[in-house]
Amino acid sequence: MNRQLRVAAIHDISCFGRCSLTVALPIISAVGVECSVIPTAVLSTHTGGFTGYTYRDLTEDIVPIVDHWKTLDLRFDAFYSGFLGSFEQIDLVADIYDDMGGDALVVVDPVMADNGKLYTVFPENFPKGMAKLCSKADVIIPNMTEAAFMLGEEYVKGPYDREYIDGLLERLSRIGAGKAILTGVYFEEGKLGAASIDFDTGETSLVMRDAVSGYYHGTGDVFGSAAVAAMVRGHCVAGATEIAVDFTVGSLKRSYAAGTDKRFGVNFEEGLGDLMDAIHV
Ligand code: PXL
Repeated sequence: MNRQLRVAAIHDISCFGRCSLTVALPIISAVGVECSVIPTAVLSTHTGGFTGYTYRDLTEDIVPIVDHWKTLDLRFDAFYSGFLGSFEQIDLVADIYDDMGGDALVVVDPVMADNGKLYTVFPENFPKGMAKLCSKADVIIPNMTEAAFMLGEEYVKGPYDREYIDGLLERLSRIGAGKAILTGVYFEEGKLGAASIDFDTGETSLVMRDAVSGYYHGTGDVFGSAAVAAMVRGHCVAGATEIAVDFTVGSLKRSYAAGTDKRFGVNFEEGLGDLMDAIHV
């Protein structure tokens, strides 16, 4: 009897705006993988571009949820965390990885910054906390800003050259994770992609596609969820990077063509069939 694969996704629920759990759940489920959740907060919308959003912190619920799970003898094939609202949440998630990580694939997306700026909800030293959590991960998925900040470096604006990207990938090994997927890589205007590195073998990969203009919210979570879905279903980090880039670019293209408000997230839903094909579900 084949046991169905199971992931625990640890993110907030932004009720509107297609990011975090409203993205991770459908994408991971679509590839035939059970997706359990630890919701860290409930917001009426994400924090990117909306004002007046509600924020109900669920930090107090994290330990009781995990304690109950422990009584059920559950096995998880992967853990996937993203946006975390405080140092306390970072520490609690680190404890979960220490406690329950075991043989599971631990994926950390250190969601906290983009385009050279830390999200306004975070204190300046937040990247230090995220770097500590990333040290426990098998795979980390930072964008260019998050990678630089976790390394204590200045953000460098693109387009990049190969030397900078290769150097950054190499320096990311200092964080202590097993592998990294770096998003927001580009060498010329009009292109965008991601790079991956396996720190054990030193093997790197690069996937570049035509860029879609404009900054759409939640694309990091669409990318991360697709990468987790692919890796849990057995794809290597380089293969998962390519699958996630194509899925994200397709979602961006649909939203651009529809003229969707960039704060509303991207239309990944109509690409789920393609994702299933790419992952060979
Ligand atoms: O997409 C990442 C994300 C997740 N959750 C919340 C956010 C953001 C990014 O701004 O605000 C609440």
